[in-house]
Amino acid sequence: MHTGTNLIQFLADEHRRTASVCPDVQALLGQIAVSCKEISNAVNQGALSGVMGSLESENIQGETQKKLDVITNEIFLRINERSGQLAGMASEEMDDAYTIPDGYVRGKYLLVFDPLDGSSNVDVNISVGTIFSVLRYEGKASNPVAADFLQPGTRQVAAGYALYGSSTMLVLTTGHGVNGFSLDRNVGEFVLTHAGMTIPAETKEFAINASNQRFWEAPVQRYVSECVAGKTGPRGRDFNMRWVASMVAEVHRILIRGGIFMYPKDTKDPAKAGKLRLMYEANPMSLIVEQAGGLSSTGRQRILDIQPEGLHQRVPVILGSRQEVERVIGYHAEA
Ligand code: P6P
Repeated sequence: MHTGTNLIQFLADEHRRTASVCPDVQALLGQIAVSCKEISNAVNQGALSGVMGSLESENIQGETQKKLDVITNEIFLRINERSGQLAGMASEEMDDAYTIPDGYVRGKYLLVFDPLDGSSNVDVNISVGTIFSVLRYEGKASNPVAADFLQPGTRQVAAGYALYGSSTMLVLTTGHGVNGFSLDRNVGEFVLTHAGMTIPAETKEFAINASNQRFWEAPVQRYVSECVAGKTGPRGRDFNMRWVASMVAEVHRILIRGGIFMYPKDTKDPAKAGKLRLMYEANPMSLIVEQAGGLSSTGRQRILDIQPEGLHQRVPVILGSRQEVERVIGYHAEA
């Protein structure tokens, strides 16, 4: 029997300490946690449940949908539409805003999520995750529209992710630090195991998809080449590289041992400002990273300050250990 603090107990304590997690938000985060437990079961069943592989369909991103993309999206909708706390939802897997069906109690929050980030890794059994962001619904109409979601990341009430890895973890912030919870499958509870997560300011590890090297802008070319030069170059020390192609896994590694993650603006597809989506990847992860003492930038602008223009807007992302992100920002300023 574990004697740790479970998620619901933690949120109540956090509200007593900081007044940052009102009972409605506690209730919503509790239902999001239930959603992530159900997704963890679906993902961990793997090939046993016949949910591997892709569908014929594409999402609005033009990406082939995995069966689990659709299944996990449905899980999030089904559980959270009945939380009684939401006016609407938006997802990577849906073109437009989702309104809470008639007959269900509505609330004053908006939930934006990527139900299965890194889903291309599912078939090869590499860690994937869920990313979520909670905003206030400021509109007056009973049904929110896409424009109601387009709030800067600084307006997030809460943000977090679930990582379906060797263990299932839930990591979240309500604006007063970052805390990690591990799923105890024996009792079906998320238990506090990583209180007060902070990112080391210095690191020797960078993460980037190096196959895009020829498309990067000069500041990123310079930063990466200096890391690769190691002891023989201007940094005077060796670096290590990682690329999991699952943002949740990369950010979690950085929260645990530091690092810098970059999916920068590149010339591969000039029409795209970046690959990662602002509302349900960059913003929630940026709030977590900043709350853990790191930085998150496009290279030219703090990501949390961006005024969104579209639900599925893409942005360049450079986040992680403060000293390294500051260096990359400096190289952009010099350029
Ligand atoms: P690439 C997953 O599809 C994702 O959105 C992030 O989780 C991940 O960091 C990135 O894209 C991987 O992109 O181009 O390396 O496959």
